[in-house]
Amino acid sequence: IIRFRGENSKPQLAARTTEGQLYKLPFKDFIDMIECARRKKSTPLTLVKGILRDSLPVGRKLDELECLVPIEAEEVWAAGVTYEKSRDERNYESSGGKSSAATFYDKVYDAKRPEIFFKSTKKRTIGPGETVYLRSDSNWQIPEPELGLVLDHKGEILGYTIGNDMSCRDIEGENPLYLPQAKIWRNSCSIGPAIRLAESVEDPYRFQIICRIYRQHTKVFEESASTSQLKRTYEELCSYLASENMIFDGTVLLTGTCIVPPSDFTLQDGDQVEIEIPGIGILRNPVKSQINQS
Ligand code: DO4
Ligand code: MG
Repeated sequence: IIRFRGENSKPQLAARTTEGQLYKLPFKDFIDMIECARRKKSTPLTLVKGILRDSLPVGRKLDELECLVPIEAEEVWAAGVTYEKSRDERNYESSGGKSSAATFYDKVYDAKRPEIFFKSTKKRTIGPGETVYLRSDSNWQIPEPELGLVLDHKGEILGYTIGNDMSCRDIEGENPLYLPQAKIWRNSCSIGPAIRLAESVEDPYRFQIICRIYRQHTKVFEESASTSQLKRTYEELCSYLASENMIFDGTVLLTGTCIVPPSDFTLQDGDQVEIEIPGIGILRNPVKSQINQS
């Protein structure tokens, strides 16, 4: 499911079939579609498939559209240290470059309770093509390419998207109590370009995640990982998020990163971040210093 700028600049919801065809959907947004499926006691995939039978094709290719954030999520939450790689890199940044004895990162990796933190609000979250900003008080900033779960108000998984949990390694490494400042600022979270309906995914632990970073049109970083390396189950993460909490239809839960650029790498003004999950899409965002924002 995508959202793009349609006629009269109005957001338009659309479905993309596995063959790559795009059809307009008669809903205000993703949540409106979920509510309609609920009213009809149907599932989102059955509802969409039924509509596609007599729906109008968009008539343009995906890369000709101005894709918008696929869901204006009230809240984005994130899980942390869910992959071995994340634990090891966080041990490194918090120990001044030395690998140290057991830390709270080791402890949370092994603990029953996962790390879940608040990441973003509707206004701080951007979509494909929009600019992610850098903080001016950090010299060590990276994208965190993550699979995002789109949830309903009970914490059930409605679909999968791509997320970038922008992070400041120096701020987090200085003191774990600085985590909100290392994670949350203007345009520090990007999601999109599509939501893959959960029912259409055979095995969500087989998503490949690829991250590429371009500097002056040259690729300066590329790495890939698989959600098969995840230490936790999605249900485990969702149940901790929903427990004793209040969540909303369309809440997004990022599931943690398994890709971390080399320790001498920091994002720069003018870079472009590209995160691809085959079967969902490619999330591209230019990077800018806030002082240079236009
Ligand atoms: O522990 C801090 C944040 C972890 C995180 O964002 C991740 O593992 O992706
Ligand atoms: Mg993260």
